[in-house]
Amino acid sequence: MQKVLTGLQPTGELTIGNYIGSIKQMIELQNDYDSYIFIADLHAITLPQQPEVLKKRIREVLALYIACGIDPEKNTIYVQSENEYIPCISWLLECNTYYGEASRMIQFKEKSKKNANFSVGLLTYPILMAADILYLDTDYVPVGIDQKQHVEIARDIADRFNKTYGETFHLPQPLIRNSGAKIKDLKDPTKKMSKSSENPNSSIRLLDPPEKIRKKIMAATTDSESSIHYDPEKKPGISNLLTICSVFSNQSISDLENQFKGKNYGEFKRYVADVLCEKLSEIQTKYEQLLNSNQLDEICEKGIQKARELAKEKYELMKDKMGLIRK
Ligand code: AQP
Repeated sequence: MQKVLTGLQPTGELTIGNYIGSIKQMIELQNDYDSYIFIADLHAITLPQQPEVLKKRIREVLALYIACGIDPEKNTIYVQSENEYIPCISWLLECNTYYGEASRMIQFKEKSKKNANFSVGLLTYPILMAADILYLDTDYVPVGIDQKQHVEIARDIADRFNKTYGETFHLPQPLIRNSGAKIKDLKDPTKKMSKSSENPNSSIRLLDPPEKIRKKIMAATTDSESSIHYDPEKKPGISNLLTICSVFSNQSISDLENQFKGKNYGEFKRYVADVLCEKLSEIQTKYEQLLNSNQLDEICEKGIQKARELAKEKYELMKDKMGLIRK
């Protein structure tokens, strides 16, 4: 059975961008693939985090995965930092990665610009991500378009390692949905919607209450025209809302365009808000039931056991190939 894997950083409250770009794809794949989903807490600390907040968010993201529909029976679910072989594998990969290729990553360039004193971890982030992907011999990595480059570098690193030391890794591929690959910021629809964005009105969080969702959607930036049609170049705001609505209502974008022909932006936005409130309130109810349950701990214990075993096996193989053996 082919393997899929994804991970999200507990760097803020998850947004509908994270849901569409990563979680929803995993839900759609979980019946047909050997599926792995983890909390990328080691990635989160590449930027400063408050320990108490981080701890709380790890549990929240876990509960959200399951509340969104990630089935613990069909997925191996774990917390990245509990798998101690991952940083070991990452180090061996780092020593087989060029500084130039790591420093060319767009996310590194953007995030290092925003933080005057950024850590070395921000530079080596994609190599840690390569370790996450490669230890499993992952076939597909469902991601938003922003992470495509990181899956590609994982593939390059694996390919180089294979050529240098002999066949060790399977080459992974990014899996990017046609629609919703990059959900945009509600206030500035030329930018990506991000969970760590400073403007609270720029994103819809999966745990936002209905009144907040409505307020944010009604205040989303659109344009000075009045027609509701999909044109990401000329109408990025309306196109973004059409994409979001299409994913959450399971309607096609052209069906939505027909439904709102001749209607005004206010009517359309109210509909988008209704659709979101309905779906997110189902998720929120399940989330509340899960957050403090033992079920979460049981799921993670089971997940980490399997993930550690597989990572240990790959680490030993890499060490062997690289000559890291006593005799
Ligand atoms: N706006 C988005 N549209 C589509 N997909 C998205 N993803 C993130 N934002 C969007 C996808 O969600 C997963 C989360 O990855 P991550 O938590 O490792 O961090 P990220 O990509 O950097 O996401 P954020 O929300 O922007 O986090 P911060 O603010 O901490 O940097 C990935 O699959 C990503 O593609």
